[in-house]
Amino acid sequence: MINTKITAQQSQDVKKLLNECKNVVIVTHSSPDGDAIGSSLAMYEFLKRKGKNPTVIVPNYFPDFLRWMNDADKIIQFDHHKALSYNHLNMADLIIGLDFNVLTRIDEIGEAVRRARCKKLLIDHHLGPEKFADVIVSYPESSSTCDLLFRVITAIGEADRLNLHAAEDIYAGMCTDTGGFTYNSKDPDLFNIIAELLKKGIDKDLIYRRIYNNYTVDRYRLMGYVLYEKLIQYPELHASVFSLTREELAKFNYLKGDMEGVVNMPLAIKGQKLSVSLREDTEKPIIWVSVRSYDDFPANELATQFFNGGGHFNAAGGKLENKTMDEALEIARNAFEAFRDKLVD
Ligand SMILES: [Mn+2]
Repeated sequence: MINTKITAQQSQDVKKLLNECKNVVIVTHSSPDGDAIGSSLAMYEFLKRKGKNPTVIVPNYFPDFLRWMNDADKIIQFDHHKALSYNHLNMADLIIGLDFNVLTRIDEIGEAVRRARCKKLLIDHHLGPEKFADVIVSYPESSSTCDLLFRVITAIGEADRLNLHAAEDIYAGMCTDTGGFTYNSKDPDLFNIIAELLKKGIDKDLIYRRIYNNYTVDRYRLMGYVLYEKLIQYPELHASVFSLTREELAKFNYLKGDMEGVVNMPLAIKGQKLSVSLREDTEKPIIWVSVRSYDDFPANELATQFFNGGGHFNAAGGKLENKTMDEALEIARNAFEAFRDKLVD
């Protein structure tokens, strides 16, 4: 038996919301990743099989490597279809938030969700959920929202309603939030969940290939460029930083999502503990920062103290506004020095 982590009260509350709704809007965070899209589409499939009328709305663009999922083409992109999105939000009798903790993470949709008079449900695994929903299922120790969603649906006794498509979506989210089960994936129940998904017929090897071996030539060359030309390694500290300006990104016909996972690459260096990436926004004077670490190095603390951000213990992010790339690199250097004790052997 899988430990669902869900309390009897939560289970009862979720069940009631999902039974009593008809028109459901599912929303997820800005720049949606595999877990965001996977959990949203899994919930969408589940609700359809429950005879409901669900709609998925995302704040903005999501990358191509997630578009193989069933009904991904039915997802409404808010920034391109505002009127349609507001229509759905106004009609909703239940709004379900997945894979975000605070309403600012869903951009402009957040205000509409805050104002909406209907019932709201939040299922998420980020620290510190905002109390905007009637029912909140928040387990920050969960490796992904997809993992948590499977447990929630199991807890309410409706796992049979998860079809093959929903199982694929859940697997995709579990896979991407753990780097293909290479970090944050020590909970034995993860593998019990995967076993259940396999019984529903998922082809896990094919899903892996669709997600990870799905690069454009431009993106693949961009990865090579980062490693060969841009990586600044601090051998003594087992840490690295790399930067990309918008001119460099343009050389590789950069599309949103092309940098996904690139920050993980330097962690493949023997003994590496920390990797930071600095990417200039293609329009605004912002440098986006990603921080990844191994083991007991707190990526989120570094992101909070130096990059106006935060996140998970081993995967965090932030941003620098109105800084040159040289200044950003200097801040990274200072951050590494400040955390020297945790980096040297
Ligand atoms: Mn997630």
